Amino acid sequence: MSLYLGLDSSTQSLTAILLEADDRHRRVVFESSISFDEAFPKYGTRHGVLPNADQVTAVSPPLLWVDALESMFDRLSKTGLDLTHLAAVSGSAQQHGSVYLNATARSGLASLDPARPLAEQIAPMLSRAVSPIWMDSSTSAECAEIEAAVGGDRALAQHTGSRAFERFTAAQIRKFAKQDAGGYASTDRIHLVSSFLASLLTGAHAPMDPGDGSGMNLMDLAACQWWAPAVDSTAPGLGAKLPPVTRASSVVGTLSSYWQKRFGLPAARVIAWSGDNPCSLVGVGLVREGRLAISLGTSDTVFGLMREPRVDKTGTGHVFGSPTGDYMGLTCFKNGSLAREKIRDQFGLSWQSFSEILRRTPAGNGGRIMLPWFEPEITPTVLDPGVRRFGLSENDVDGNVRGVIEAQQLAMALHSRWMDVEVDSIHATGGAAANRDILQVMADVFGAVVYQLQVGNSAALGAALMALHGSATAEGRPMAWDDVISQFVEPMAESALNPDPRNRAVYADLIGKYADCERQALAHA
Ligand code: XUL
Repeated sequence: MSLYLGLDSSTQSLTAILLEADDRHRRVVFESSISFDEAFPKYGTRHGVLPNADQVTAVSPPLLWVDALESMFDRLSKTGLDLTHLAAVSGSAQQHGSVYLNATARSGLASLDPARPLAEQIAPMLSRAVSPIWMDSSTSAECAEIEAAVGGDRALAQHTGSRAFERFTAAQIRKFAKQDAGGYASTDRIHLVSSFLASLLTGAHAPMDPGDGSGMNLMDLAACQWWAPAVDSTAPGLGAKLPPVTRASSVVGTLSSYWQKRFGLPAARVIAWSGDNPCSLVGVGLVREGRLAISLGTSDTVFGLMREPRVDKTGTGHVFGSPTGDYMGLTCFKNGSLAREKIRDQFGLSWQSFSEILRRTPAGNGGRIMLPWFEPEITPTVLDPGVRRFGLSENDVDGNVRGVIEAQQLAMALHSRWMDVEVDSIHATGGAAANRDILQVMADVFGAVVYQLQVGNSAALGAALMALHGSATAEGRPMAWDDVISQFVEPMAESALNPDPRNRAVYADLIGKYADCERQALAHA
C-alpha cells in the first residue's frame, strides 16, 4: 500500500487528505484542517486576509502559508502512520494570488536547515512582504491598461481564457511594478500560491501548471505557454521572472532533504500543484466532457470539463486548464444562497415550507420572471443591484419562491451555454444541494440527470487524486482518470433526479424569455 497526500491552501485554512491505495483498495486514512486565524494569530489575519482600510484591497502574509505547511507536516508525522510509504504529494491553492521572491531564493530553497523552522528561513527570500489575493478588486486601471495594450478585451480573452479581471495576477503584478518599482526590480521570481508551496517542498523554483497559470491573464491557453503580448504589456522584464509552465499533473521534483530530515519522510514525488477550482473539478469527479458540477453555496458556480478551450464571448466566464490536461469552463454567480434566504425570510418560511411551494406550483411560474439581483451580480455584470420582477407581484409568496429558484437555474443554463457542452449529468454540491426540490428544477431546466454529491474538501481530495495519477504515470503505469476517481467521487445512484419531459419543454421556451428580461433590465441599468 502506498500513501498519496493532497493539500489545499485556501483563503482561510490548510487542509490535508492522505489516501492509502493499491490496485484494488483505496481509502482516506487522514484528513485534517488548520484554520489560519486560529492557529497563527500573530499574523493578525481575519478569515485569512489582512485587515485593510479600503474595501477593494485584499492581501495575505505568505509566511502564514509557510507556517501552516510546516505545521501540517508536523501533525502528519505524529499520526503514527508509516509515512515511509508516502509515494507522492500534490496540492491545491486559492487561485490568482502571487508571491514575490528575490534572487537569494535560488540557493536558499535548496539549502534549508532542517533544524530550524521554515518561515524564518523563507522571510529573507521575499521581495514583497504580502501577497495580493483573489478577493482584491483594486486594479481596474491596470486591467484597462493591459487590455488596451494587447488589442482589447476580446483579444485577451481569446488568448488567455478571460478578459482582464481585477483579481487575476497580471493586473496585480502591474500594480506592484507601478507602485513599488524598487521592490519589483528586486523580484527575481513571481509565483502563484500553488507553485510557491510546491517550491518549498522540492527545494527549487517549481514550474506552474496550466490550470493555475490560466488564472493570470498571461498564459496562451492553446499553447500552454506564456503569451508574449500580455507578458510584455504587464510589466518590464516580466518574462524572466515567471516560472516555466509544465504539463498538468506532472512530476516537478521530490521532497527536499529539509522535509526528509525534519519529519522522517522519503523522497516522495511532488506532482505539480494547481488552483482550487481545477483541483475541485477532479475532486467532484468531472473527468470527462458532458458532466457539469453546480455548487450551490454563498455564490453559485457552474463548471465543467471541456476538451477544447472555447472562450466565453460575453466575457463573464473563465477558461482554465484542467488537471486532466483538458480545459474547464467556470461561471460564477454572486446571488446564490443569499438570494434564496432573502425570499425565504421575506415570507417567514422554513426550508420545508419553501420546498412544499416548489412541489405544488407549476413549472414556468405562469411566465412570470424574477431577476434576483439582491447584491451586485458577477454574471451578468450588474453594478446597480436590485430585484427586478416581470409580471410578478412582490407579495406573491408562491410566485416569488418559484421565481427565485427558476431564475437561478435559468441563468446558470443560459450563461454556461458558451461552454458548448452537451450536458447529460450534473453533480450538485454545496449546502443547498441537500434540497431535492431545488435540484428537480435544475434537472428540468438543464434536461439532465442531477446527482447529489456530498463531498467535503473537494479541492484537497482532487489534489490527492492528482498525486495518485501523477505518481502512477511516472512509474510507467498510467491510470485512466475514470479509474482514479472511482471509489471516491462516484455519485450515489439512488440520489438521481431525472428531468420531467413536460417541464423540460416549458423551460426550453422560457429560457428565451428569461434572456429577454435580462437584456431589458441591463439596458435600463
Ligand atoms: C476563481 C476565484 C476563487 C478562488 C478561491 O476565479 O477567484 O474561486 O480560486 O480560492
